[in-house]
Amino acid sequence: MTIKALLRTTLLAGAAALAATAGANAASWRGWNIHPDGYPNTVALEDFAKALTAKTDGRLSAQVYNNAVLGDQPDAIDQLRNGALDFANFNLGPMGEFVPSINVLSLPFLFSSVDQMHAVMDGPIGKRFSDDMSEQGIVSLAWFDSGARSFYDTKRPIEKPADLDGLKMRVMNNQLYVDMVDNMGGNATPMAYGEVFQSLKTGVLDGAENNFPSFDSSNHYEVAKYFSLTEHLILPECVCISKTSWDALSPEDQTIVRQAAIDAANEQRELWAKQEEESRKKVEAAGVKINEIADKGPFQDKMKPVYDDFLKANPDLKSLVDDIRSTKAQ
Ligand code: GTR
Repeated sequence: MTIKALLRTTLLAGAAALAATAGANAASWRGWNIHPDGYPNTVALEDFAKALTAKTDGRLSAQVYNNAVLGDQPDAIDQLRNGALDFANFNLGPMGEFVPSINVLSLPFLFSSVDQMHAVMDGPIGKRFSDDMSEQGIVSLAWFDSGARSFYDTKRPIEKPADLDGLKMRVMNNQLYVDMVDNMGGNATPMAYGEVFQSLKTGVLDGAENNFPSFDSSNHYEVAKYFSLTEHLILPECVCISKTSWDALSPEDQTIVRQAAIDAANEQRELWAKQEEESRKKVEAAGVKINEIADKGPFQDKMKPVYDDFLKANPDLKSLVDDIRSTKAQ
């Protein structure tokens, strides 16, 4: 063997050994996602996972599991906190059960617009929320858009709170949503997202509440033909990492992961804006009657006891509510 050939063989063997070591030490991250293929959050989260794998030279590989196959949202939040899951896109609604200050975001009609929500979440208040989440084992790196949530049902348009009388409405897992619907006059039913379609079909539920993209992708629009634009909740979502997985990263890899999450959020917000329009058009074409609500005042008035009870139980969060309310939209 020539010196050159020997050198090449030695180099190749060395590279293979290195690759094997990297492979053995590479972390394989599992990511939770509630949405199906093609949904804006799914596309952005999958690109986030690809970026981690590509930009860390294989020190990290990541895979997203869609359609909540790894468990319901509250269960997944628990799994992320104890390190059974590495990353996820969560709605901050169910997060309030784990991080008390986050519950402020679930006070109905808190934000005046989606733009105001972004101004809050992208500024110092958003930073406070991520610090509070971090204390509970959840590292939030960026915020996704989730539009505004409105009621839809199988029975009638909801124009005033009295129209909710007697309607069994699904809510996400959070006592504040039960209080919200009950105070408006409906019957709140907390239920996992994946069970809602069947329950609407069989009449176990009369309705639910969500944004246009989820109303579309969950196929709820096939059964619930009245969509009433109450826009009672504007909930941000997070790109969240388990603190256990985060702490195991080198500072260099933390920077890569943080940047990939910010890129994913920028991508998601663009896709989201398009999807909201497309989904609205699609459900209308499928026969859904969209009901604009000129005056949301009567719905907002019914929320006074919800705010009073919440602030009585959490007096320390009053200033946070005030600070959010006085933040100007971007
Ligand atoms: C969607 C949200 C999901 C989940 C779902 C639900 O809009 O993106 O994370 O919270 O609503 O209603 O359970």
